[in-house]
Amino acid sequence: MIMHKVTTLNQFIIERQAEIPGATGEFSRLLHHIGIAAKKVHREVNKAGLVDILGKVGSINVQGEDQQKLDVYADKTFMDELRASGECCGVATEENQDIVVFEEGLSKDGKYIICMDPLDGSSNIDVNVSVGTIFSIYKRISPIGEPLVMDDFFQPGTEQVAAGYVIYGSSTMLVYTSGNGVNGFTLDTSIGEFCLSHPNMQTPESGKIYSINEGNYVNFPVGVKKFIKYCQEKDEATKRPYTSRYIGSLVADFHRNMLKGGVFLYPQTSSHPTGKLRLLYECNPMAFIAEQSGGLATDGERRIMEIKPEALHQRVPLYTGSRNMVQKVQEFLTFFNNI
Ligand code: P6P
Repeated sequence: MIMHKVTTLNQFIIERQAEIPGATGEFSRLLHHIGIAAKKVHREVNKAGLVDILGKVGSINVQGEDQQKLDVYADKTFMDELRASGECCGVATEENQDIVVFEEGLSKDGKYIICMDPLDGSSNIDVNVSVGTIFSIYKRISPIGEPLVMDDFFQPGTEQVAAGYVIYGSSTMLVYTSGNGVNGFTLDTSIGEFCLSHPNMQTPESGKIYSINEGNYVNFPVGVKKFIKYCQEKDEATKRPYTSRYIGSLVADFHRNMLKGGVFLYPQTSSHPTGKLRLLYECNPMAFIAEQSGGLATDGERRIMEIKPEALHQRVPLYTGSRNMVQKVQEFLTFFNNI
């Protein structure tokens, strides 16, 4: 019987630790604790229908969105694990208006800060649609031992040390980059380990999928409307018409397009005039992964990772995925926004 070598997330992190400048194990410990939190959230997401953890907790998060019980559970679980890692001194999450600072124990002197959406797409949970966790890791810029400052969190995405997501779907996967490619790990529940299943993930340069909520069509920028019609026209040379696929869960839409090729668009709309998705803990981490797997991510004018953040929960438009398809969207936006 051929035994395939299984590389667990922990083994992989340690083997690749040398690639993180100045990494002396702290980064490995941080990612290890993120993996533990992901396993705990996996356990709850996968039994959500069986225990009273479904539905709304009755509170509203900073976005004015109903907080789902699993949102609150995921936020607390990741906070507890990040605090326990001793390597992270503060976190910005969708669920908290302000940054959460770890002021006691080893974490107080941790050299990393994290921006994260603990459970993105959670409104889909009670209809059994895949949801995800998204995280972005930076080194703090203020001196260790001093109080954290907002500039620690307002670093452009190009300063990310690592970024990743967990998709809680037909299987649970953790996908991350630390600047040397993208690798995917699938949770083997029989041994409770994330195992390397998608080494060196590459986004196809082109694809046949476009992902956008066409319910907002009337308010889209003209360039977006023209791109949608371009996708729907028949043209054999460019394999059009493309297929429309939109789940309404960023991690699920992004993950499918990264594997198959495609472009995800969330333009500005009437209800979200600067876009709906948040720069710090949705767009930047997804942009880092997109670029590291050969794709692109822009806000229609700028490279997402070059945008200087100005607010914790800042929203931006997002166009991301296969390089050639994002460039085509950009062509339409540039041409029609300048006439
Ligand atoms: P819409 C989920 O609420 C989310 O933040 C992302 O996961 C998803 O891509 C987007 O919003 C969906 O938004 O307006 O199409 O329902």
